[in-house]
Amino acid sequence: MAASLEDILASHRTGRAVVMGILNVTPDSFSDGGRFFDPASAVARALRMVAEGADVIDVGAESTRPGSDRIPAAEQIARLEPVLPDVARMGVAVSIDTTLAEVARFALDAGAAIVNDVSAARDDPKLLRLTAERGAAVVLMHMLGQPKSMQQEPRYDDVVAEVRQFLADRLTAAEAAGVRRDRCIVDPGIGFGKGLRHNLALLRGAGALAELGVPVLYGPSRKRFIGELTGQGDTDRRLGGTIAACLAAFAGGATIFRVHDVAEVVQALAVAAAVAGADARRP
Ligand code: HH2
Repeated sequence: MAASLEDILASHRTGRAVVMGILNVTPDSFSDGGRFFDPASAVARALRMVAEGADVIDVGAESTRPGSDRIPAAEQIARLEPVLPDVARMGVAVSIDTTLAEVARFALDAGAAIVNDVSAARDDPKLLRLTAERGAAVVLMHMLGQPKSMQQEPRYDDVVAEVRQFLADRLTAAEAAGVRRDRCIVDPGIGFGKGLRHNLALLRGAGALAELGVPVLYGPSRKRFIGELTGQGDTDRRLGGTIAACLAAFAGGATIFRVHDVAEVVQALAVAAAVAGADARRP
């Protein structure tokens, strides 16, 4: 059975592995851009991910790939309108991947329960207040700079310590805006203003992030670092690397994984959880 929102928010304590399936209703996402832009294909894709064992469907109407431009709220909402209400009726939690409060409000009204904000609520000051008012959960993700420029020579002295401090500060900001800490999830933002060695350090550093005491989410799916390590340029053929990255982070204490290939990652995590002595499906 899919995890409830409460199961997801308790996953760092129970060790339950949670799989978030990616639904990009965009013409230009880095791996699946254009494939689910048409509403019927998007709804079919969501149904398939639910059947494959996704606990959450993360719906996004804006690509954040390196170099991408921002999409205005009205256009994001127009892309979501014919898709999100149907996904919200599928019996799993829905998250909305946006940095804009106006888009988040539309999605929460349509049945979403989680706001996934790659800016950790720095882009739109109204986002945290909205999350608090609605009692929604929020994903606070680390990004260095903005998607337009984030891959231009990212620099850190100690990437794990700096990302952890950033996430601690954003948790404090969320609490100051009235969002309960037990409604927050943190994410180191694999590929968002990070070079290869930074991504590897963060995958190794899941334990340090788990010490923040809230669930930790990783989104390594099909990302460029896998191509850099393996020479695989085709993003559709990075499943092995995606699974390896999820399992490394899971071993360190991360429990939520945002992926394109739901069935395979659900299976890998079920085995990893059983070996670790937990049951990925029923804690
Ligand atoms: N990665 C992407 C988008 N949203 N959200 C979280 N919390 N963590 C991530 O790592 C993350 C995210 C980028 O991946 P994708 O949605 O596949 O591509 P695009 O941004 O091009 O739509």
